[in-house]
Amino acid sequence: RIKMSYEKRAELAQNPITKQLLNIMATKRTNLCLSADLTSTTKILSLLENVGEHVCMVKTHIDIIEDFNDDFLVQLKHLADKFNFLILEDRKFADIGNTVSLQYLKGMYKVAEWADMVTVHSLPGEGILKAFTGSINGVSRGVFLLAEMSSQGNLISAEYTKATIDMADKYSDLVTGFVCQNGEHIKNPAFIQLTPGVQLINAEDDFGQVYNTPETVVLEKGADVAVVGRGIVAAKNPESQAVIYKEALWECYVKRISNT
Ligand code: UP6
Repeated sequence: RIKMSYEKRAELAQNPITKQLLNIMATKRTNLCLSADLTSTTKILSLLENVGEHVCMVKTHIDIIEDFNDDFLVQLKHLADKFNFLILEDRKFADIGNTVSLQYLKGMYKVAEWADMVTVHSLPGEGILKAFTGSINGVSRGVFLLAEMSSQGNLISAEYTKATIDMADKYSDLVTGFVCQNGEHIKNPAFIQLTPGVQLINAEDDFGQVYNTPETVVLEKGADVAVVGRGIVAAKNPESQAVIYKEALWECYVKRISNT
């Protein structure tokens, strides 16, 4: 478990987007990423209006939105500036590099234009990383590689995880970090461990999603940023629930770095 503070790690980070993310976390004192998994633009925007100040990152699944339009992206960017959070499009790209490049740059979503970071599977091999560049029109961009998944019975082996982490070494100007459950193989403090599958109590959903608590993911498994979706989105009061998650996760981070 990396015990270095986010501020210190921001100094070490080569990748500008990693640096920016770590600085936002340190300034806003939050390691919470909200997964805004709603299908209506107005619902997403009003959720972010309420929760934006408590998160360092908002994770989107742009292709689940039913009334997608370009104005949504303008509003989303506006909220990101207003509340100082980064946007991660959780596209989980997984094709050959050429196709992924088209999916990233073209189509109706033009993900490259608005997402600070995207998620990418290492499955196709390192050619997939060549589909991305560290900046678009002079603005930095980052990639989170999927090293592990939270769902029960997923086919990712320990060797696959290790090979994914090794793959990032050559692309440290592009790779912001890893989506994973357990960061034991991540040795470089410049990489961020992003962990989904987080709720306040251990649980599962009907599709094999497995939830761990803030204590488990941050203190035991080394998460730097915890992703919470339904734990906040489905709450009666998402804003107050986000504060509960933010405080619990931050307390665990403070414990981790002070516990030598
Ligand atoms: N996600 C996982 N597990 C992974 C990778 N990604 O749950 O291994 C994503 C899901 C969802 C979010 O696509 O958007 O994280 C988790 O949402 P939840 O908290 O509502 O389960």
